[in-house]
Amino acid sequence: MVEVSEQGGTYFSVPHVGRGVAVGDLDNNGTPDLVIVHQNDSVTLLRNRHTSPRVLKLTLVGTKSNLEAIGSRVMVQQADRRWVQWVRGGGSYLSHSDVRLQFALPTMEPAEVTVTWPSGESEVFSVKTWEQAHSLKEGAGLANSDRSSK
Ligand SMILES: [Ca+2]
Repeated sequence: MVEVSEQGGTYFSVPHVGRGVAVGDLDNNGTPDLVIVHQNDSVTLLRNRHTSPRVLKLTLVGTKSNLEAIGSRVMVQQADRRWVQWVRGGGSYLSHSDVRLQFALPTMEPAEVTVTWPSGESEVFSVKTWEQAHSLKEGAGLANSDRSSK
């Protein structure tokens, strides 16, 4: 284990009593930032100053499922490598983190995204560009059952 508190800034040199934390990429630079609510103290924003050039940003939009697609399972595949995340709601006390998903990938090659929606249906989306965040709408992808039969 390596002690890095001093490199993190002054926030980490003083004890705090935290009550809630929300995670999200507030400045859209591909790295997660934190908003922390304290007991008897002001809210703190900890901005992650690192950058990540190969981040695939996904926003799921449910139509049959809930609008934010909370509960969806998302698998990203590039060649023979796979990464999985879930769209989650809630989290910390009185806090709600960003429902957008970010996958830091090793290359900017096209990726295949398989979404299993809370409705139980599974769809595949092909991602070929990385310049912007992608919005994946339930019902707009290729049904996973259709894909496997072709
Ligand atoms: Ca950020």
